[in-house]
Amino acid sequence: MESKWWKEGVVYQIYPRSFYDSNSDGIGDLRGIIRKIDYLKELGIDIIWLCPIYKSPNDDNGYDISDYYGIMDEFGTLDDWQELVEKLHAKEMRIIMDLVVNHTSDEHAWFAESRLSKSNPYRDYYIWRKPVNGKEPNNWKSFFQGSAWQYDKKTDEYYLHLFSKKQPDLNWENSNVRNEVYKMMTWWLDKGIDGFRMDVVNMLSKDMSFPDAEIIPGEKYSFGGMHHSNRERNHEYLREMNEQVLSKYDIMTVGECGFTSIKQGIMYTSPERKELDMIFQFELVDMDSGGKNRFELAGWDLVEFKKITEKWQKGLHGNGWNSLFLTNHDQPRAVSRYCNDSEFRVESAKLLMTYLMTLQGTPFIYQGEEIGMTNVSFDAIEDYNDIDSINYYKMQIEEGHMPGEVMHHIHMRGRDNARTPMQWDNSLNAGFSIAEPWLKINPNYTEINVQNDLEAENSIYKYTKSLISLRKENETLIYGKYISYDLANPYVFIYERFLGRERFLILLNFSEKNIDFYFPSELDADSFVSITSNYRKSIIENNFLHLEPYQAEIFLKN
Ligand code: TEU
Ligand code: CA
Repeated sequence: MESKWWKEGVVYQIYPRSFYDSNSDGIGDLRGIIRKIDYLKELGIDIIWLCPIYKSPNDDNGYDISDYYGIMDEFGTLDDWQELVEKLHAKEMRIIMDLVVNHTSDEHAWFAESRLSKSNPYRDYYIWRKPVNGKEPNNWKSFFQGSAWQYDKKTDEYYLHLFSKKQPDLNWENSNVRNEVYKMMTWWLDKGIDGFRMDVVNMLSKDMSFPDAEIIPGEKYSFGGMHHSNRERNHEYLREMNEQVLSKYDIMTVGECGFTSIKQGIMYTSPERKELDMIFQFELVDMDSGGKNRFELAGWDLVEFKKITEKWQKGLHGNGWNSLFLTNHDQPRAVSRYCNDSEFRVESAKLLMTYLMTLQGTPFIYQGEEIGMTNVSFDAIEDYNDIDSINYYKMQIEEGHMPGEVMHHIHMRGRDNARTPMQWDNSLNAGFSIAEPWLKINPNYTEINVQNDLEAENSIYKYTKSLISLRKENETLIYGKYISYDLANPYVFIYERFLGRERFLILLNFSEKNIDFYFPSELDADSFVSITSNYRKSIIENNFLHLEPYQAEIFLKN
């Protein structure tokens, strides 16, 4: 397997609005990130992924871009950005930028032109269709609720928006659109960035005949994934992008690819195909959502979690490359979702970090994960900012659901769980800003904050730091093969990473039970020695170990 810096590095995802406010307006900004570079370097971070910082009316917090070449005023200037990049590079850190080109903002100059008339040169930059029987052209659903089509009176046609109606989808069939995107990517690459995280990059190609999608009985609209995800033409676009832009630079690319099978995952990431370096696949994080939408609560279970992990670990080995993540700015906090965010919060957060740092792939830490930040439960919908949660609330209430039930779904699944400001210390507003923050702080900041973790002996931060360095010192943890045991065990996850004669054994008790655990005899477990633990290093005797709640342990074969 070919060595690459982006396989060996650890990525830290920054949601700039919530990271650190340097000028006291309540909004995180670029100079705020500059001030925290040392904090990230100290943790062992190699690469930063910056969520969108481009000009945007913020209907979807920067994922609705009105100018790809400008910086959002609240975040600073292009000079600030340049300084950030230079300072990161001076510390031998790299930076990747969010590339959002499935759609623009409806306030982008192209769309302003496009909607003017059917003969406007920019008309075909977007996807316009005539009404069908006085209604939407088909039954596709927006990811943010309701129809994916918005009627525009001026020309009596609908435009497609897979996300909010302020995020019209670009028409990738149009080579002018593609060339504009490649030009823009080249512009940023020439400014010295080290790669891109590509937003919903598996949805660029749509079935241009726009057939109705299969519908869940009782529903009005349907996601219709196969009509706009992972289409053959999407791969053609990526290969073209690779040839015209990506291949000319030593960079990393990670494509956000929801609803992607392992077969598709190989197609996107296999080096010979020259598309992307890695993708985010959502099988793990979508496991506990129902079919209708992300807010529908379904069960989560460890056996399924293990199977998905195994499938991707084995499936991409030697064929492509995995990304590893348990949360991001669209997901609940991992510790609240998969483990225990109260009594065993510290043990749980360390367990999840152990998982993240011991698999094959590039690990992505989301801001606050290194101190075990948790979900939040604000009482009122007015305290929420996320368009997805707010639209969901409105629709559910209209459909007659009780506010308490709807709020519960938002507390469990809402994207603002991940977006509350970073908790730096226990001073006013968690040290994030001296002004009132754009989104309320999680009230648990007095206990959960960076300062506490930097001071405490056995903090999550320190554990994370030691795991990152363990990973970097051991090629086996990066490139080694994966094998798991006891797949049917509903509480304990155990797997090995091996390369040559070196063998690491990882043991994770994903439950709050005390467990008398017997290792599979073929392992010869007594010959493994503990090198890391979120309790105290254990000794395996006669293939047996007593496990504490959420115990995580890494053993090395003697
Ligand atoms: O997210 C895409 C998205 O909405 C996800 O639902 C994804 O498709 C799903 O998890 C797959 O199961 C990206 C950004 O991360 C998000 O913040 C934006 O709102 C969205 O695109 C639109 O740009
Ligand atoms: Ca600010």
